Formats: sequence, structure tokens, C-alpha cells
Amino acid sequence: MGMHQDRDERSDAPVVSVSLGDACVFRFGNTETRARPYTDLELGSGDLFVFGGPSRMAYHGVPRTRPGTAPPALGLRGRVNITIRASGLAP
Ligand SMILES: O=C(O)CCC(=O)C(=O)O
Repeated sequence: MGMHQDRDERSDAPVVSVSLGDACVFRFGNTETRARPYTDLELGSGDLFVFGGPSRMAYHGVPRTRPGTAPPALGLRGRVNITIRASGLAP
């Protein structure tokens, strides 16, 4: 997944991202550009990543996953990401 900003919401609430299955490299950047500076983090199954405040509009992406690294007990192949966010939009 390429570097992008989560711009569709109308809320300043933090974004909560849950990783399940294969590990991945999660790239967390800055609010101005897709390019450096950014930080690459290894996220494993069960990890939570939360970003809010001044980082809410930071560019971020997943440049690679690590196939075959999911915990066998999970019974899952590949990687699943669950992102929880407040839309701030009227129902
Ligand atoms: O797969 C991920 O950890 C990132 C997901 C993401 O960036 C998004 O849903 O906007």
C-alpha cells in the first residue's frame, strides 16, 4: 500500500490500526510529503498502531509484508488490517 493521508474523515480523533497475520513494514512519514523523512516500523500480529494529534494527517503506507510469518495458531494466511476511525460525518 502506497504512502497516503487519511483525508476522508471530518474528525480529529486518532486512527487506531490493528495488524493480524503476517508481519509487515509500516512506513510512518510526515504531514507534508510522501517522501522522507519517514520511519519504518515492523508490525507483527496483534500490534496496535495509533496516530493522532499533529500526526493525524501524516503520510503512511505498507511497503512490504513478510509472507509466512503469521502465527500458526491464528489460522490465517496473509495479513489483515483493521482500521478504526471516527468519520465525523452525519449518519
Ligand atoms: O494496512 C495498514 O496497516 C495500513 C492501512 C491504512 O493505511 C489505511 O487503511 O489507511
